[in-house]
Amino acid sequence: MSAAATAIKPSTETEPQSGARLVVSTLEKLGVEVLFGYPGGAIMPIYDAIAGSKLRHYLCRHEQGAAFAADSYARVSGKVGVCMATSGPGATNLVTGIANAMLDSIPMVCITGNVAQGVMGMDAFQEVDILGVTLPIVKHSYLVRSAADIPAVIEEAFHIARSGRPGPVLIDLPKDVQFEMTDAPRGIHLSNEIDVAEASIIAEAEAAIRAAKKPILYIGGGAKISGAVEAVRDFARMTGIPQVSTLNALGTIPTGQDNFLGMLGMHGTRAANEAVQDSDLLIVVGARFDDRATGKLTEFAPHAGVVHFDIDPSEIGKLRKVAVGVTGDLKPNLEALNARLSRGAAIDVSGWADQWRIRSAETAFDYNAPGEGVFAPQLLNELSQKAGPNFIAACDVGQHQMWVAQYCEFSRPQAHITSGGLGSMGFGLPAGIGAKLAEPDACVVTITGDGGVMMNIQELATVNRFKIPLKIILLDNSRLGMVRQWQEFFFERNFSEVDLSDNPDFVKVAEAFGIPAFRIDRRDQVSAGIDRLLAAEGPILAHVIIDPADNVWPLVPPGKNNGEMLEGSR
Ligand SMILES: Cc1ncc(C[n+]2csc(CCOP(=O)(O)OP(=O)(O)O)c2C)c(N)n1
Repeated sequence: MSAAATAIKPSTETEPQSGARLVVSTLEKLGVEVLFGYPGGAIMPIYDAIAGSKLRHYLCRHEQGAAFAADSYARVSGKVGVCMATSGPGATNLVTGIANAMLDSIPMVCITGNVAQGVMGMDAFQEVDILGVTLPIVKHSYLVRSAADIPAVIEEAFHIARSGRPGPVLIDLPKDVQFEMTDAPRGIHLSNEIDVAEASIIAEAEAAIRAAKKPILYIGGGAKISGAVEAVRDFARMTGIPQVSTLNALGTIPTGQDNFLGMLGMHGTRAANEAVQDSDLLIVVGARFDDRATGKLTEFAPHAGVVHFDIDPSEIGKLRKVAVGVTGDLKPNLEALNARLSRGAAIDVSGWADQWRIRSAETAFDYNAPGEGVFAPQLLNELSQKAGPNFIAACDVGQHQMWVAQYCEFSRPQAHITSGGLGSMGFGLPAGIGAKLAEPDACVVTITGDGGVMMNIQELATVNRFKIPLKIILLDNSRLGMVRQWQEFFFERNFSEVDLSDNPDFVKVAEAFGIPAFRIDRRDQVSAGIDRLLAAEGPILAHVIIDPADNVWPLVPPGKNNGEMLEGSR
């Protein structure tokens, strides 16, 4: 391994300050501008110190909303997302958001207040051992015992959150530590090591790629997170090797680009899945062989060797034996590979690539469902086309999430924000808030379902409070659609507990929160509805009524391999 070092400046504060004040000044020093949270007894000293600071705190209406907003802010801005909560119920409300960031490798720092050290372990009011609760779902955590440690802990937490494989870091601050005065804050000196693989490993990867007749580039979310998007695009351009993407990597290659076959996996494209199954080499960049992507693992790409690039050594060989494992930072490693490839003879896999380009066109999704009702896939395709290159889709979880992945067009990596690994309903609305605050000039649209929106609907109040010009499309099939679809095909149409037909009138709900809203219930209203949504200056919600029987196709049934896709009609 070779290493390049970037120093993080040590703290230099010297006047006596409270721990709470040190939290705020350290965050300011680290360049934090935006944070999301919700106050309560055990974190009140920090909230007291925030007032008048440079930090822009967004009061969400539930800590889960704050965590999701921070996560999405991180995905779009490329910075560390920050959220805060009080002890006990505040901290436990963050848990789903922490798990979400962990599974998608999102850099996040979560600050929780806790009861004073003197009563810790005594079941004090609002006491929860949040370090214990979150232990399996954080990259690292701290219980801070002395105010003087605060700058060093926060600086180290930011460093850990964003370095290597990014992830969430928890800082738990007992109330007495927040009150404690100190004039001896300890700073630290961190170096940011960039791991680069040995040249000989890159040479092995190159040799495997040159020997392959039927290679596929399999792109995962790590490509975005590591800032390797240009290197991935260069590789694709230079080699002409067909590419497939995981859900989380959508946008890494622009939709519709030559040789890009789309998403693989359970609801992926037929061409992507068939090409992977037929391949003799998978070049995996920043992906982890998630079961939603691989289908039945033992039958996944059965004839393919694997060259796997990943920052996390534990991912290499975890689920699939590899021929060459390239551990380290994706960007420099791919750049090194690209440099080698450009020096040798050009790769020619044009026959193989043509075969899949043709198959891709033959099996493209069909937008022409019959009827007068709204056809969500068609609406989403039109939305992304009209929204243009500034489009960001912040998705919730369910059928609508898969339709977004399948039918929206993405031109850049930030354009698609989704809860990939955890698949958490309720993500969409707060994720839209985080994305819009990270990129105010983007056309950010939350796309949510009637089930998902109810899981964090209180964040409409946050949208209204801060007049965040977020556009919301609520696709209402009056069902928990994705579960209903599985019941239809895998549980003999026993539609148990998926009926939401007593949903509230979402137009009235939005208006009650102060957000203008309108309904779309026929196909001939879709175009004008999208125009109205996109033209709105402030926040706006379109309540779109769709057919409860609409399904997501194609579909790899659970337990089957990706070559066995079911295809349905409307
Ligand atoms: C917090 C949480 N609970 C349960 C689920 C399981 N689940 C996945 S999709 C889905 C249905 C989503 O319904 P809706 O939001 O209406 O979207 P649709 O599928 O109809 O588009 C459910 C219950 C989940 N992913 N997350």
